[in-house]
Amino acid sequence: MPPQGQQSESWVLNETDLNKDADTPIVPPSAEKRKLQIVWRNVILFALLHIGGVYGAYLFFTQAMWSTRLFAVVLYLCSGLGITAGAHRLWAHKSYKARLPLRMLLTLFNTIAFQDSVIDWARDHRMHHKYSETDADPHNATRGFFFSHVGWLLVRKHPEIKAKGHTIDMSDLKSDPVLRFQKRHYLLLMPLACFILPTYIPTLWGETLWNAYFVCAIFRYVYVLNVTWLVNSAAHKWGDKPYDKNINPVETKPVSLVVLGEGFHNYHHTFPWDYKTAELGHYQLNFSKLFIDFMATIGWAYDLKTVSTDVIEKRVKRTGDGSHKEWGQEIKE
Ligand code: ST9
Ligand code: ZN
Repeated sequence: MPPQGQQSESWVLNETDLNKDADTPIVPPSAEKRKLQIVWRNVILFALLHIGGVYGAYLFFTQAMWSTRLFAVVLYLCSGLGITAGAHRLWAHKSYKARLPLRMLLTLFNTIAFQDSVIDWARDHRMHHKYSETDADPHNATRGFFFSHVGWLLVRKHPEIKAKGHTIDMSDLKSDPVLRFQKRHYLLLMPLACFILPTYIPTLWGETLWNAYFVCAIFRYVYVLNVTWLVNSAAHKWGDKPYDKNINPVETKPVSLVVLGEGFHNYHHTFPWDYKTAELGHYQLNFSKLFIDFMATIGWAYDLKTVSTDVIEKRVKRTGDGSHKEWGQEIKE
């Protein structure tokens, strides 16, 4: 169960779902047609970015030095953790607590990822959980794969997002000086962390600026963006629903592999306060859990929240689709 004190916060959600009536499946709301206000600046920038990303991938596989390739992978893992262990599990969901050095490290990692400041990312993500699959969900998956993947970043937000936005309490994150610093200086810190340093550092071992820019900055950035977006698109579409068949998010191992353990999305939307974002160990597919566990052993992470087996079992039997390995069979019988 979520700890006391979290229960009353509306965005923590889904503890109320524990009382859902399993016999009355909720029909997922589908979006009404809407005239989209395209932001052409974003369309052009994202198109150019993706062309550069494909070219960077080509250089990664054919021309870059081995140390540059390794550096790009390290940047992928670090910036990925800045999203998974940082913006998502620590800040949006408060599924564990972190001491100052870890908060600083994760803020740095998060800035390398350039997915906007943690405060803005977490605000959208809290909306996504609270108003899942409605117009107040920034990447409402009922608008289709493309919209939930990237389309939502190419158009003005639905008025419902701005109207309902005030129900999201962000005071916890706004009171963190590290996050305030990141947001205040984002336009200076982000270009440095995401583009300039990843381009400069490989030149120290003799890589060309050209290769370093396209491989470590552009390709690595486009790759991390797209695997992140897969959680909003593919993980709301193709897979099993062992924990709650009434919601769209699904379990998807292939996605989990590339998103450092964030593809167990049916579990995550059912129990969003669990720092693992998955039921079982899944260590091989849950690099972010490994990282948080390691940080806990050195005392930088603490108060890791999780869900008891008993609660999971009851929920699987009440609202699961029968695909759960251990208890799913009982539902089918
Ligand atoms: C990016 C983010 O890519 C990706 C997030 C993915 C999330 C995934 C989650 C899945 C789970 C985790 C899995 C992680 C896996 C990671 C794996 C790693 C290996 N509440 O936005 P504006 C109000 S970013 C309340 O301009 P427009 C507010 O007053 C990529 N209020 O709206 C706001 O003013 P302010 C890089 C809200 O004009 C005002 O509206 N970034 C909320 O409609 C205006 O806000 C980009 O490319 C809210 N939620 O424009 C930038 N939202 O902010 C792209 C808004 O001052 N974005 N308000 O308070 C934009 O250009 C624009 O936002 C826009 C909409 C064009 C999309
Ligand atoms: Zn979440």
